[in-house]
Amino acid sequence: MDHRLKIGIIDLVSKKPNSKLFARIMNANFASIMPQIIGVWCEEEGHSVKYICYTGREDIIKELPQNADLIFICAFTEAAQTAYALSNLLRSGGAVTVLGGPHARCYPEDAVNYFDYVTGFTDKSIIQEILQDCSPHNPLGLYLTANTQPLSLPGVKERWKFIEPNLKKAPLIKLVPMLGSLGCPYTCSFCIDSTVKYQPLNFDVMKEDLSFLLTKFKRPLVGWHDPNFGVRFDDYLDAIEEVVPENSIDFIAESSLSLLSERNVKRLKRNGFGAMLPGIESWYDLGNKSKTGSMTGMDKVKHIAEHVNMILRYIPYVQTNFVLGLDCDAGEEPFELTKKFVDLTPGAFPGYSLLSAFGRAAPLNLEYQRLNRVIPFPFHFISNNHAMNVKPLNYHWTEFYSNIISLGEHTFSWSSIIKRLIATKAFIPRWMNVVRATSEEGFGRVAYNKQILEQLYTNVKFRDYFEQETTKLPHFYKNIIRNELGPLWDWLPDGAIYHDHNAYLKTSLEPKTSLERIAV
Ligand code: B12
Ligand code: SF4
Repeated sequence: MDHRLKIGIIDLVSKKPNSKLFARIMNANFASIMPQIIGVWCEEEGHSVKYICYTGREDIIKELPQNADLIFICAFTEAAQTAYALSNLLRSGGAVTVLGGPHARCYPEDAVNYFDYVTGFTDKSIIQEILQDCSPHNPLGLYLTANTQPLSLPGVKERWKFIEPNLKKAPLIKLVPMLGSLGCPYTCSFCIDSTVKYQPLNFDVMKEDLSFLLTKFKRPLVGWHDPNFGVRFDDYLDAIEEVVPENSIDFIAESSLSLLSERNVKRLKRNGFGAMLPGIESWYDLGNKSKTGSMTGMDKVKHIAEHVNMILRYIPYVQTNFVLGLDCDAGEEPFELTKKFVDLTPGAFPGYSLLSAFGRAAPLNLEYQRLNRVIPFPFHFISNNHAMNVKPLNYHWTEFYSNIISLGEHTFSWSSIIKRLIATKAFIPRWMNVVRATSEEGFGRVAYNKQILEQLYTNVKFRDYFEQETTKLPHFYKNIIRNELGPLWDWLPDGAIYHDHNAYLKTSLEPKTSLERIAV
């Protein structure tokens, strides 16, 4: 008997059809690494693989692998409802389905209702278990997780057959995703990696991959997916310098400000680092990762502005990340300080996230659940931007939304956009900033937040939902999900727009490494 399985792998980079300019330029560049790795592992086990990266431009239903035995889906929480509908559709055709990725790590107790398998930390042995078992598990799927992150992972060379078609979909910028480390030594309480040990991956694989890329492109562009790039800075850069001739690959990385001293930034520049995304998060907390210690308020703004402007002298594209609504913030001041920072660093692009409790991502979420501060917004909106699912400690909702709108209007005013344009020297970063500011992320989000504020003022039921007086989902949200899911809406299982927002607190979910049902 032929044991070769037909396997489909779907990476949901987008949760909905999207042909906006930024999505067209960038979505294919946001492909995840793990779905490609799973493709490599499945082929190593002798199975055939069809890999799809859904960027929002494809017709997802038409592209679904036909007659597949087993389908892996990778989803962020914002794509959970899309993934649940797809799983239902695929299971109705006889396929066995597996969910992995950020949503599976954060909300396994919900996802087992809609998939045959749900995986947390995933190494090759977990995949081998699934391939051997490959059978439907109803009504509850099996939750499998390794005890730690994998110790080694296949590199770019082995993933190339999955990377190449994605890059063909990317018209302007072609970003190759790489990973040099997992976990993080810092412990930012809201972060999924606050409890995951830092672990570098094998530098030899990385060096081989960089050499390989130099045979594929005249000047490759690499995006590091490391949660915090450059923790072992010198080891990392030594390895890059060993195989990459000076300034012949462009790199993009997320790194904490504490690692970005002038000495390190100069070395990054020499090595072609063209974009860095440091996290500032707050003016009143998390000073350790920006090396500002106990400094707060305006002192911290000035200090970090100087630091970021120093980085901008060497690196053309800097995105500074903030979390809005943290418990340490109160009143208008944090927002006014961020506006001041935007003025002081005209060349940096600020990325704003709303404080979000992604299920069991961080132990801090247990605290929010214990204090009944988590609001059951459907997953579709838990994206860091479309809903803040933690009730703010020090703000009324209308006050909070007025402040984020005012910050958005300041950041994405034409005057700030033009100042950013002038302060950004390189061609692509310069125009990328304009596209981001005038599309969904800038103008779009300000308009969306205005709709929320308007609803908060005028719609009692809407406000009651935010105030936890009711759990009945306002039509506003249901309509968005229905519109954005399109034909997949009909495949969304009953009840799948709701989830238990306190599941982490309630369940005694013990992850299994062998195939056992979980007790929920
Ligand atoms: C790199 C990164 C990005 C990159 C690349 C994204 C990508 N497609 O991979 C960029 C900058 C594009 C990005 C964007 C976003 N991100 Co991001 N990102 C990360 C980051 C820093 C690292 C993730 C990573 O690759 N780790 C390395 C891999 C190997 O480890 P891992 O993710 O833990 O995966 C393990 C398992 O989950 C499993 N696994 C992973 N994928 C799959 C797939 C399958 C099929 C299977 C079976 C298993 C499996 O195996 C791995 C090994 O154990 C994390 C934060 C963090 N510290 O983890 C946030 C994080 C994943 N991002 C997050 C968010 C919210 C976003 C955005 C929605 C933000 C926004 N509003 O724009 C977008 C969504 C983009 C998209 N749809 O693709 C959240 C996700 C929370 C959630 N539950 O949804 C995280 C956790 C950060 C946070 N806020 O806490 N991100
Ligand atoms: S430095 Fe970044 S990756 Fe590390 S714990 Fe803090 S937020 Fe997470």
